[in-house]
Amino acid sequence: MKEAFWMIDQLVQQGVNHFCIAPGSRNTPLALAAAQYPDVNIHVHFDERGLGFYTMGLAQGSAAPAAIIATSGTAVGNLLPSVMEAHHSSVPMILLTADRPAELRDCGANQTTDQVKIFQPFVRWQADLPPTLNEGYFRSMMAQACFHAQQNPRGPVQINCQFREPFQLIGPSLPKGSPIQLSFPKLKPDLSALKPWERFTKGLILIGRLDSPESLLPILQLAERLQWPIFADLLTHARCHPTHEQIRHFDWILKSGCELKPDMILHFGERVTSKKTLEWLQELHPCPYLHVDPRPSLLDPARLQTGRIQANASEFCPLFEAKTDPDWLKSWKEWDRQIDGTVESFFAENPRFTEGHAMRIIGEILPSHYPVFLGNGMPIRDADHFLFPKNSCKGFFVNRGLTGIDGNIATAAGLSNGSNAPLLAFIGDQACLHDLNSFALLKKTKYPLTLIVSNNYGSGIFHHLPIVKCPHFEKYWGAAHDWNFEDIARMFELPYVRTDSDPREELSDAFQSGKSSVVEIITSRHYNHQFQMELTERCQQILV
Ligand SMILES: Cc1ncc(C[n+]2csc(CCOP(=O)(O)OP(=O)(O)O)c2C)c(N)n1
Repeated sequence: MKEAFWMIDQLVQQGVNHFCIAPGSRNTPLALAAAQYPDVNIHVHFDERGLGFYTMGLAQGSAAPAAIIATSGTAVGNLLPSVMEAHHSSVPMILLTADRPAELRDCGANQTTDQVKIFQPFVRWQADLPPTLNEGYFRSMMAQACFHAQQNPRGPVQINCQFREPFQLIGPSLPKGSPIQLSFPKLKPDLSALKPWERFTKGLILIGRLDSPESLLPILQLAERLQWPIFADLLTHARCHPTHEQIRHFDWILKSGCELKPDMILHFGERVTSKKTLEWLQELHPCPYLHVDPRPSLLDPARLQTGRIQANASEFCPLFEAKTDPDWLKSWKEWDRQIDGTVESFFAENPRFTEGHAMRIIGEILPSHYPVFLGNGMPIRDADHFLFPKNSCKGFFVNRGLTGIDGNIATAAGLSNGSNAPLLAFIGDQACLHDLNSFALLKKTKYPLTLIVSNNYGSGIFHHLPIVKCPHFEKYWGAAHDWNFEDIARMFELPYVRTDSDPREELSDAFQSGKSSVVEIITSRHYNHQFQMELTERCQQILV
């Protein structure tokens, strides 16, 4: 069908290089059209829910929009979790959802529902395309889709496509028309608003996940120029570029009761993972607090910011002037040094294996060309606390937009294929159970993906909440089970190994095997909680 060819051709010419297809009938014209392009990557998976997360991973890994082609009905509904995540994580995703034409709507036709605008609050743009019209129309709609997916903030777009049977195949010659380009001049941000912020001396630079990895370097350079300490979230990738101004253990320093106080917070990017930092910022309020980010949306759940500048870090940082106090950074570095010693000796005295031990080992042996994907729940938090790569690294990724424990394996698989790199994923047992279908995707990654299933037989994260004291905790929050993942790995023909202690050897073997594999590590969520409580107490003794 020529309409489907015009659509796919326009997307390909605009740089969409990954098409994910979930088998179906109504989406046949789009699947056939995509299959005509030998140079694009086609990915096929039976589960639209997982495939949606996989597409998100591809888009993140390849730093370009990725497309998904789904059939009508509940197939479309299954994309909702990943569309929500992509919306909140600003990931460009092109959703091509097949539908029946107008004459088959609202009349009991098979697999037909109201799927127009089904993702309404979560898409940057949406359209319901008629079965036929001229070439210019279909091309311009695709050009608009790509344009809106990549505006600020990036995000998903839905093109609902009505197809009328029969789905005629057209000949092998591809309609290679000239692509339609849409672009609008960029507005220059108004930086005159900087002046009131330049009188501070004891600034603290807070960095959450950034709109793009290129934003990190100017921030690191600004911190060096001002000699201001940096609290950088794991997702900023700052740990791949360790600089003197970075305060490694800021979370433990704050937990220790340290009384150093900044006279200004300069925040780039999203909120940070560290809950303690968020509490500390509330305690500091109304400390002058400037948030710099190119996205127009508000990123301030606690309403602490006293100023907002919409700008890229690369535009803002070279222009920002402030004062420097030579002792300010020194004091933070001294705290960091002390906490580092405390953490080191605490681990040495407590060798019983925890997720924290696993993170430290990963930091030691992670090959420099591996990105790391972390599951929500405790893995992202344990990594934020304890994963400091010895070698240079390719960065850390998490579905942090909505912090779901769904689709984590699928996103990791997409990320590996999108970034053309082997990958280490560290995911809790509940998140793995949620995404068992996506074990099938591990089999298909181009590069080996090592999946660590951190099995503490339930939900570890809830042990860190006050609800842990409730007598019903284990039943309703702990969600205890006694399953292991060996049989599921066997079902998908993935090499599998299990350990309840130092997994160094198992991981080194997995990295060297050249194949995707599953390493199950057995831990105790009760002990992990106790370990972290005792480490907090130990840090608090520094002040005494
Ligand atoms: C789709 C979804 N359902 C429920 C939750 C709430 N939730 C957050 S973490 C978590 C448990 C995580 O357990 P696991 O993956 O085993 O990691 P652990 O914390 O034990 O290390 C749950 C249920 C969520 N974030 N997303």
